[in-house]
Amino acid sequence: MHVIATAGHVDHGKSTLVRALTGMEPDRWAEERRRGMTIDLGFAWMGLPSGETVAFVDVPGHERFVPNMLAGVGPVPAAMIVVAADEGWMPQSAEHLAALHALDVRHGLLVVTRSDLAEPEAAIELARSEIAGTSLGDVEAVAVSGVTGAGLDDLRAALDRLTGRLPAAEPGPVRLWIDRVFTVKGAGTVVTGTLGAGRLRTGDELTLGDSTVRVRGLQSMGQQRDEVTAVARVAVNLRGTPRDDLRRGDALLTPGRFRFAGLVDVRVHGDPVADLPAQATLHVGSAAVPVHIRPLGTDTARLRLSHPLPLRIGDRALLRDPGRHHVAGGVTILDVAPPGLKRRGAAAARAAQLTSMDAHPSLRSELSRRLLIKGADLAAMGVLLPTPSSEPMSPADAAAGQPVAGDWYADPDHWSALGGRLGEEVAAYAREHPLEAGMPVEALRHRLGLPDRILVTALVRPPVVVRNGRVVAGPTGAPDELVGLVGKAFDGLGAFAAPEAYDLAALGLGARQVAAAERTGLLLRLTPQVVLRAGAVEEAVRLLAALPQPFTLSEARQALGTTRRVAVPLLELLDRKGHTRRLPDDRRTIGS
Ligand SMILES: Nc1nc2c(ncn2[C@@H]2O[C@H](COP(=O)(O)OP(=O)(O)O)[C@@H](O)[C@H]2O)c(=O)[nH]1
Ligand SMILES: [Mg+2]
Repeated sequence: MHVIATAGHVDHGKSTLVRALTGMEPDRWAEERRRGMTIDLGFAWMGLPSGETVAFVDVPGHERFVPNMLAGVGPVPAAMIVVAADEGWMPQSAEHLAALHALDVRHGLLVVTRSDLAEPEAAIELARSEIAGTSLGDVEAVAVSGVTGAGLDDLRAALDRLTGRLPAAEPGPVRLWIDRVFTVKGAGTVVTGTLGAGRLRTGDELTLGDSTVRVRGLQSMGQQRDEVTAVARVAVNLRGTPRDDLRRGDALLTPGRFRFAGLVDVRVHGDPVADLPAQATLHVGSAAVPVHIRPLGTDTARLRLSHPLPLRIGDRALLRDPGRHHVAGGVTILDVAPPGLKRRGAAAARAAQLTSMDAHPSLRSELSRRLLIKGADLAAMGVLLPTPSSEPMSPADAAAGQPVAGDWYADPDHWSALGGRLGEEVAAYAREHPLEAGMPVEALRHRLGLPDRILVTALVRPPVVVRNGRVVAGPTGAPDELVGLVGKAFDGLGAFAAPEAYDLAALGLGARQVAAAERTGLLLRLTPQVVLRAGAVEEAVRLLAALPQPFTLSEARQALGTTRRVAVPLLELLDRKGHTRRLPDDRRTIGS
């Protein structure tokens, strides 16, 4: 099935033509029939000579109802522009064409109606030249009379040629922009729309704003269906969803595949950005939302929407100044989660960045700007993700478009830089906390500014390892030889024994070796002369906590089984680290 929207000035014969082609009445309202004028969208369909079917979205031509017209053409990929032979090109011929151009509609047909009332050539010539400069380009033209039926066979053949040129619908997720809501006795709430991509099935769960709704039934061209594949006009029964919860401009969405954006950065096609009004209406799909426009570059701007819409990178929309009846231009969505612009110079930097963005959602370009982001958020922006492999972690994996941990994706350069910083942070922590068995994962997460602990552990590479919730520089942080020398000198001694420098040197631990052992966390230097084995601080805290509080230096010295030479600087270290507190009478308590 194909869907084509009509376009053109009021009273030029659009509805008459749809009626003549389809045998169906596009003017649904009594008021429309009484006044002989289309007010809202009409829908009708027909079989073509080729066997294909085409549905028409018949739009109102009156200038007051341009917003209704836009709701109809928004999701439709092709247009039938209708011009009356006896009136020729008129204001809403121009405004409708401007709208089609702004929305980048590329497929269309010119139909000059009422050619029983006037020779069609002049109207054809002028209209074709107006259309030629737009996204529609050179269009085929057919002269008809909706009253006598002249030319309708030619038109059917031309419609077959047009639909034959339309690109196939994309499989993608469903975003059904609702253009009508009504209730059917015994069935409940029904919405209709033009399904532009994807497939709907009865039983499907879809997102509607904040809630989830279920498809109870489907119809297309008046027939009950189990599934409807794009492109199609479709009626969706949402029994159980109150009618008042739905309105034109809402969208039924494949869950998880869209995010609601209230702030978007766009490329503007049409008027220079500097000439745009500060306020306008953004039309996209069947939605129309007031927006505030902030120019950023020569052809880029930031739009603040009065309420958020399910937009994706690459979406095409239209800005209209309703007061001036002026289509200000088309816009292409470049970013649905743009950064703030608080810093001085941020707007200029952003403008430069937007200039280089091509509106094709790509993993690489999103990661290069966002550095670290969840796959779910990428998917909701319209970025296609490769199927994740089982244990993806390395910068090479990140480069290959695999998540680095869980659902997290990282820019490859950023990820390897983080890996380098992790090594530095762990080493720095070990220097500052020589007796601790590594850096707590949470502290490291904080230092690296990461949003999730699994990112920290994913960054850890040998020789760095995770042990008991801490990140440890690893066994190779201290060479085996050094470990052996320290063992020879300290094994068998108490935890608070501090051999003299010449005794250590005699066992192979000269000044250089002691310094290395200190760096790698094997030894703890209290003073230039006093060196203890790693772990002394924890052991001291444990033993001192068991003493009656507060305790004197002498009581502490005895509890630790050591000398004043060790006890004095050790207690001072404990004071500095907040493990102990020194009272005015020189006694101490555990805790700060
Ligand atoms: N003579 C003649 N009248 C037409 C033709 N098409 C439409 N009309 C008349 O023009 C008026 C407006 O037609 P309508 O289809 O409502 O125009 P729309 O506003 O573009 O939908 C109606 O009175 C129609 O009967 C045509 O081909 N020939
Ligand atoms: Mg009409």
